[in-house]
Amino acid sequence: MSLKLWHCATSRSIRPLWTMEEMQLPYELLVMQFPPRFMHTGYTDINPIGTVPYFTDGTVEMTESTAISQYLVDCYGPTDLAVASDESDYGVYLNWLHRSDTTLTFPQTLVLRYSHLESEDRRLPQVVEDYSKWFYSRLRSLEVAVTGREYLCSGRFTIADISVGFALYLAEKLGLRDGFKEYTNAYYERLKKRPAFHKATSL
Ligand SMILES: N[C@@H](CCC(=O)N[C@@H](CS)C(=O)NCC(=O)O)C(=O)O
Repeated sequence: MSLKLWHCATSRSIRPLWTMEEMQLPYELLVMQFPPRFMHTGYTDINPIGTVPYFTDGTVEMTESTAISQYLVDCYGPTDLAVASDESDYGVYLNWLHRSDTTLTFPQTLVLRYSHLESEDRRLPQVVEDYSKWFYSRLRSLEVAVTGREYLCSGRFTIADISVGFALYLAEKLGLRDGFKEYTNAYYERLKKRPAFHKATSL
């Protein structure tokens, strides 16, 4: 095992970092300033798309945060962080792993870009407002899922919670937490109490 993760604070690389911390796996961490394609000379030679995370395990190279978490639990388990294909919640688990980005962080990316990353003259308040609303409407599915439930699947904490938990963390960073409903708020507080979350968000 030779796990190496390129990371920027507050970015999606928190997902694999949080996963490795939960599993207590040994890893090497390279911390960079954001955005790494401009702040870290030579980064695009390592990862041509210039995004974080970038991850290697020997000859394995990966760039998708949730996929890296899935790789870690599948290759370095067995662990309760994974849901197996013969468990009844396997489909729910896969759905949340994918929904965490395709549905939840997608609108956040537009909010981030047009409220923070672009220069003042290119900022678009209308886009920020529209995609904040879009995010809140997509968050309804989470409120339903965690009403009366501590975690998203199989009655235990899994990487589905890590993946969705990052979307909530990013929402908080973007000032979108006011739109969390009661059970989503309680769920997020539960996730934040985990020592591995604390470690992954403070490195
Ligand atoms: N689908 C990728 C997205 C990676 C991504 O877009 N990362 C952002 C940070 S959260 C990034 O590196 N942005 C900088 C850039 O695009 O230059 C994943 O889930 O890891």
